[in-house]
Amino acid sequence: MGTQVAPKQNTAVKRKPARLSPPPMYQVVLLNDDYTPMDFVVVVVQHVFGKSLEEASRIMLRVHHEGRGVVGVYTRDIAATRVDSVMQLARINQHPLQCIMEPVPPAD
Ligand code: TYC
Repeated sequence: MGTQVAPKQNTAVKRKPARLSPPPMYQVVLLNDDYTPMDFVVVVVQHVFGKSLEEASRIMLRVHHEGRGVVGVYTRDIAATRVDSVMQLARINQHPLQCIMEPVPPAD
């Protein structure tokens, strides 16, 4: 005769509650400087952020005129990877282009 095993009692797995809020989002921001060539910025924005030539040109000009500009909004890891890509391209090409990420400010 097989051994009888009593059913487990009081062992219900406590599951994590479903995520109630979306992950925090970060905006990747390009900063203006006086030396990085405009066409270099446009190419970087196209390649790293997947923007069209027209959109990349608009973003570059906004940064040029306003001092900074948001290029895209992503989850933390993706934002960090894109910042790294921009900074690496800038360094390799010896341009002082700066790119940062910051939490998306709360809506008012
Ligand atoms: N201001 C630069 C120039 O006149 C162009 C530029 C645009 C540089 C955007 C950086 O993030 C930047 N050549």
